[in-house]
Amino acid sequence: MANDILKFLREKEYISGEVLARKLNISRVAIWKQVQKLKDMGYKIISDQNLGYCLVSRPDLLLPQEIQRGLSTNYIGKEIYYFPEPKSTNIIAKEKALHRAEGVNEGTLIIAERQSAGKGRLGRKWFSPAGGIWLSVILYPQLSPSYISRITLMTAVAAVKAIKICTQIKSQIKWPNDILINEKKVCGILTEMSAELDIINWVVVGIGINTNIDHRDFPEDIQENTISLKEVSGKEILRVKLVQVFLQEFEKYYEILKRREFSSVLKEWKLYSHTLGKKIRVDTGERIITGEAVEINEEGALILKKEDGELVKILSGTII
Ligand code: BT5
Repeated sequence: MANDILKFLREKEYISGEVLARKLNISRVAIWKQVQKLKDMGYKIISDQNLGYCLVSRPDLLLPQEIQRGLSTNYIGKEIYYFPEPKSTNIIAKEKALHRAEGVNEGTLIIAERQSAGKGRLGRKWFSPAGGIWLSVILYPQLSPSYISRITLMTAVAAVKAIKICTQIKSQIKWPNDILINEKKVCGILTEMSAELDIINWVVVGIGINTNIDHRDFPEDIQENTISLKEVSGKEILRVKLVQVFLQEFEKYYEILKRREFSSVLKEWKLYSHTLGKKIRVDTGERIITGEAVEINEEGALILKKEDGELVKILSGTII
């Protein structure tokens, strides 16, 4: 109901309680109660006994109604679950993804202001204070499980594009899941899935973007290697706008992926690559391999050329 009222409230223009009550078919007292709720959420609304209600400003929160206002996707973010401070949006998304039969649709979004136990890959921690963007998208792709790396890569391309569109800042992708600015990590992606031999049951793509975070707020042990968009641009970033653009880019690239046209995504990925052409060391979990990153192949795997010329294909790993 509070959401319905928001649809009618205008900035710099009053609407009377009576008109609102008529439009929404509820009492004026009920309107007043809902307006109080909106105020509690952080909307600044002035009420005038004679003129009615007028919206002064919206809160800087990632509220579903704010994200959906002007979101031009077909299905990504059509349903949004908002949490001020969950443990991890990926954990919630994974629980929800199990309930497809009960109406959890592809593109459902979980978003948070903060996370108390944000997750990185392989049990690592993801620092998620207020001011960042922490979200997870549920997908049900009819693709083989081998597509999982490609989904991470296409998410990275969508993130780089969205950051550029919203802030003009150029960023680079460090294979497989990091976005860097000036060699420092601004964004990480955590893709999780449940699959059988040749079908995917669900995929959850989690992404964290350091948006309006002050450097001194990062924990000491990661300060040196982290950066936020606010630090680079010197001003606050409109987080709602960035989320909207990211979701739009994400849907665009995901559609390309579903048409099995990954090669065109890969072409763009290479334009933003921080990894290709560099001599690197990769921890695969089983061993550490040193070599030159010569290619990302059609599966999204990294091809390393070792000193002795041998080419090694790495499907997942961490560059150290
Ligand atoms: C990642 O893991 O980069 C995946 C991060 C995914 C976070 C999103 S937020 C929404 C969703 N819900 C979740 O719970 N997670 C996802 P990995 O490649 O393993 O990198 C983790 C490492 O990055 C840590 O060990 C730190 O060194 C560093 N790190 C932690 N927090 C960071 C931050 N905010 N910014 C930059 N680096 C960070």
